Formats: sequence, C-alpha cells, structure tokens
Amino acid sequence: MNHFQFSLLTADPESAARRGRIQTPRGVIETPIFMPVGTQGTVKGMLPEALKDIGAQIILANTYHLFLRPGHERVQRLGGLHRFMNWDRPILTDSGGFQVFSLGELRRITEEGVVFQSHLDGSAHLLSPELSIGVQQALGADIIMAFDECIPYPATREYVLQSTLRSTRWALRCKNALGEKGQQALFGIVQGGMHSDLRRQSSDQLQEIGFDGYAVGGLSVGEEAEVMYEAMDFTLPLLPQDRPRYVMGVGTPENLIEGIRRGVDMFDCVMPTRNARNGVLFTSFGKISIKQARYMDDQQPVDSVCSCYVCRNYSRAYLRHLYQSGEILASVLNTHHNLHYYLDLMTQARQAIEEGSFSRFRREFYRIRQEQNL
Ligand code: PRF
Ligand code: ZN
Repeated sequence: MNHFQFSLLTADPESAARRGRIQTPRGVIETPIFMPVGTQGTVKGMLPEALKDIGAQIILANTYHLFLRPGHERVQRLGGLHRFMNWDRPILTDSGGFQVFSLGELRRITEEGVVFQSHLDGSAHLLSPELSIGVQQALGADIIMAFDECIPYPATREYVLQSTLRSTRWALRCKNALGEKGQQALFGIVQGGMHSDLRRQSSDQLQEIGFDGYAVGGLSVGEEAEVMYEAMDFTLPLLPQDRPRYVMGVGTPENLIEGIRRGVDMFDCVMPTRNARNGVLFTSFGKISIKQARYMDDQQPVDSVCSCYVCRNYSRAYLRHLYQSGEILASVLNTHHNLHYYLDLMTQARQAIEEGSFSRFRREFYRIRQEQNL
C-alpha cells in the first residue's frame, strides 16, 4: 500500500504524544486528528463546505447503515461515496463490527459472521468479514476497517478470549478478501477487553497479519474513565511506532487529551454532533446545556475564546431561543460550534507537540476548566 504513508514528525519528550502525517490518495491528514462522524453519508447538520471551513481533514461513515440504505452497490453505481455525498477529502468507513453488535436481540454471532435483522425493515442479513470488505470497497473509502466484535463490558475473561480470537480470524479473512488490489488502506482492530495479556495477544497476532494502521476497539463501552486510560496505557505501547493508531468511538475532550498523551493519532465520536442536537455545547471552560433558563438573556457567545462562525455571530440567548423553539438552525449552529471546538482542540494539540509544550498545554487545558466562566 504505497499510496498510504504514515510519517512521524515530532515525538513529545515528556509523554507518548506524537505529531504525525498520513498521506492518502485524497490528501494529507495531520495527526493527532478527530474525525467527525457521518454515519449515513452526511455529518448531520453540516454542509461539506462548512466541514472544510472548520478544517475537517477526514470524516467517518458506516458500512452497516449504507449497506442497508441506500445499498453499497447503488452508491458504487452513483460514483462512490465521495461523489455521492460531495466530499472529496479522505473518508474512513467502520466495518459494521460495532453497529451490528449494538442491535442486541436482533443479532446472532457465528464463525461465519453476524446474522442480524435490519433495524429498518426487519429483513435478515449475514454480515461477514468478506461482505464488510466488499461493502467498504464499493463505497470507496480511503481507510477501511477490519470486521470485529466490539466486546461488551463487563464480560467474562473466557468470553473476551474467544471473541478476541474470532475477531483476529476475521481480521485475517478481511486482509485476504481485500487482496493486493486498490488504493484502500486497511486497519486492524485490537480487542482483548480490559485484559493486558489478551490485548497483547491480539496486537501481536494482528501485526503478524500486517495492517496499514492499528485501531484500539472495545473502549468507551461503559467502563470508568480510569479503566479506559489503564487499557490505553497497556495497549498503545504494544502497537508499532510507524503506523497510525486509532482509538475508536472516543470520546470527551478530556479523553482526547489523555489519548494523545498516550500516543493515539486518530479519534472519532458522535459526542460533538449528537450532543449538539441535544443542546449540549463544549467550551474551553467545560460543557454547557443551552436549554437552561440562565442563558435566556445572555449576550455572550457560547465560548468567549472560540473563533468559530457561531461564536463570532450569535449569542447564547439566541441559541437558547432556537433550541427551545425546536428550530433546525439550532442543530446546525450547535453542531458547527461543537465540531469546531473538537477540531480546534486537535489543532492546538498538534501545535503544542510540535513546540515541545504538550505537557504545558494539557495542564492549561485542565486549569481553564476550573475557572467559573460559565
Ligand atoms: N469496533 C468497531 N467500531 C467501533 C468500536 C469497536 O470496538 C468502538 C469501541 N467503542 C467504536 N466503534 N469496528
Ligand atoms: Zn464557537
């Protein structure tokens, strides 16, 4: 895969934080990076132009959803996902190995794959490693993910062991299904729950198969933040230095800073977009809920140190009014601000690593959250 290249630019002297660059056929991704989630081929509430304005370098889409609707073959006939959604920068697709497991009663796991019922019309399907890769090839994402099981938490050690071994067998099938063709990078996903020895086994076996990048799955599944950080502590050092590392489905701004400190290059999470639609806004001083009556007459911007379009033009009072009135623009503006906040946090982190001041940046990040500025 020579169209896809990861370079390490700067390593932080005081932590495992790293500044890197991923080259893809559709352009460069500066890391650490946060990837906005566009499950259905749209980052909800955001025009692609607006995503570019706030500096989104890569977005995420989902195999499971686009397979069921409108169908991956249709997307392929229509010119691929980039053309379909008018997004010409890199796209990463998740394999369905998380979404399908969120279906609860509607699914059954076998060695072959996962039999599940569509959440849309109840129709039955088998999602296998081979089909997941086929769907991701048809969609044409730049980075595609191995098909895995995101293990629930808590789980018995025996379940974690058997599931992790199965995910590794599936990862090998994914690699074989992709073959040598194409320009798509394939990432393996380390599982192993909260067990360091199972994480090591998973990581070793995946590296033996060989992937363009390595994700850490099975985190942010209901465990305490400290448990997640501990799992990151023993998992990240197992991964090769010269490949991108992606922690899936994480997280809060604090989680991102803690992940970066431990050597994570890539993140995705629905939190900034979903919270925005529920009136929860991220600021440098912490989270605020714009529906609260205290913002009724508040002329300040959402975040006094944010330079986004929303903070330059609208008051908290107006955003509260839009939210209370159920206006579409509430979701649009809230999403714009939250994503800008997340992406700007990554820009600042990258700059701090470059300048050798990441530890100071992290201290300052926490300090400003203590201020009573909301
Ligand atoms: N596997 C996949 N996608 C994911 C996860 C995983 O473990 C997670 C973990 N929270 C989020 N998204 N394929
Ligand atoms: Zn803002």
